[in-house]
Amino acid sequence: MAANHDITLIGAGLVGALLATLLAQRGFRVTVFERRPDPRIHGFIGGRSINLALAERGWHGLRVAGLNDVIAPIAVMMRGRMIHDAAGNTNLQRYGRDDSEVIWSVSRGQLNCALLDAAERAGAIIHFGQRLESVDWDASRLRLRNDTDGSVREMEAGLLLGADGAGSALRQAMQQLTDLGERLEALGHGYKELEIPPLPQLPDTILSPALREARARGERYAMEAHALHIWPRGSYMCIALPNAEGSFTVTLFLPSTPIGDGPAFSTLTTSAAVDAFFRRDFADAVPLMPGYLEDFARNPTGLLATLYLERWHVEGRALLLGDAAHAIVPFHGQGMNCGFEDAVELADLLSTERDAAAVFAEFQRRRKPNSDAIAAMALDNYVEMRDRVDDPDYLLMRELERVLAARHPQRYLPRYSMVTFTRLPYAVARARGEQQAQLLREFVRGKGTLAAVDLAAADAAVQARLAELPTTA
Ligand code: FAD
Ligand code: E0Q
Repeated sequence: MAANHDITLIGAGLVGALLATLLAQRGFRVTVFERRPDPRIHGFIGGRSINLALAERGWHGLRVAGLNDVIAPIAVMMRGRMIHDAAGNTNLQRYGRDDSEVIWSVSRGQLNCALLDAAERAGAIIHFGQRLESVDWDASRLRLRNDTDGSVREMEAGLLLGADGAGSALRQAMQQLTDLGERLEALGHGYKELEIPPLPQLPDTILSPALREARARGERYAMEAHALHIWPRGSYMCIALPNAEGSFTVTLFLPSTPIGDGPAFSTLTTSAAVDAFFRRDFADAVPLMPGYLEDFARNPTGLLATLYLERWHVEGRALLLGDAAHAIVPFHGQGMNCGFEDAVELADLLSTERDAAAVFAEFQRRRKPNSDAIAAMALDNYVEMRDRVDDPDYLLMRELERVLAARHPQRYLPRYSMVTFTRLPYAVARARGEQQAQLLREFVRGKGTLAAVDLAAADAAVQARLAELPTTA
């Protein structure tokens, strides 16, 4: 592609803003249309602090864009998951071998603002308050609407790239030209965000003596700061990620409608019902969330689904990436990380001297097997997080896994580690993960403890069945 080619990018969310940066840095003329007003001026969606887990794939994208040093100071390290059982006991399950294998909690708003700054610094032009409404493919023109004042404008379309999220308007417009083979699979579960304020903001009267003391010492966090907290409860769960200023964003994941006689969003219709539910199932969190009933009533309930498309592009004219092409459920914390991999791959392909149709086809060929793989692994992880992390069989498998990984570093890498700490293609992580899970199941079957496992036989099976890992891991 000629580097001075005009690119029109729809959506300046996380993936769009990173892609705009990467393309502008490579000399493309990039024009971006974003539905929302500029968050650097108007603040981020409702002013709520929402955060995400950033892992190696995401950091890689930020490094390529030269943004590592901008984001690192605002990211909070999470060493593992802190499991809160029903009795209120906590237990940290480390994610990796040591503090070199951790993930990071970042504010979505701060990250997006930093990416918008970077995109503009690199020369991208971003128009805010401009929602793509439709595309006139014959005239090659876009119709954009400002949702604040209702004004409409039409623009010449360059090469169209869609990073406009799961509800992509560009995708809808592309469907007029070609059937993209779209399939949306609802999970049947929704989510709600709540807040644990910084410790200094919690009223004295509700705090335990230990927390009162911590506060007196100047501690900012009401729970362990360097962990991703999980309250697994079978068919639902809560999680909490730390924010840099001392608060946590809590997310409740819950069936939309009841499974059996279990709780569901559709039946939590009064504050009394919400309160009874939380006091029964998340008793240790309730005292830390003085405003949770108001949060629950005011904050929207989000829906979760997986989006599959058979094609991501049409006629060398338009291509989708990020959530617009492959929205996934959030239970591996990889949606943004995967979207950042898309952005790096696409910027590389567009910089090589080939026509748009070839670039788009190659992008889909390289990325789709991987986005399909992470979509499947993210679905697996929901069952694992909400229902398995405190199950004895599961814990024994994890124990054996740790031993085998330590004994066979060239061959055995836990699937979670491949996904989170390496840039091995997701499809490779999934295939190797399946072989490893099969092996673990085989060797823990009928065994109650690690001592009962035939380690010599497990070693032999690893050697025989698992090929050496690629060295680039
Ligand atoms: P979006 O972030 O949705 O951005 C799309 C942008 O396009 C927005 O700015 C929007 O305003 C704009 N837009 C939309 N329509 C139009 C239009 N018609 N015209 C112009 N602009 C438009 N991922 C992780 O990696 N780690 C996590 O821990 C994590 N946690 C998550 C938790 C939850 C509850 C959810 C729902 C998701 C989570 N994700 C996580 C996934 C992550 O949020 C998404 O994968 C990521 O935001 C995708 O980025 P995107 O830029 O493709 O889409
Ligand atoms: C991570 C980091 C929303 C969300 C984000 C996440 C994770 C989870 C459970 C959830 C998976 C894990 N996880 O702990 O295995 O690693 O991002 Cl629910």
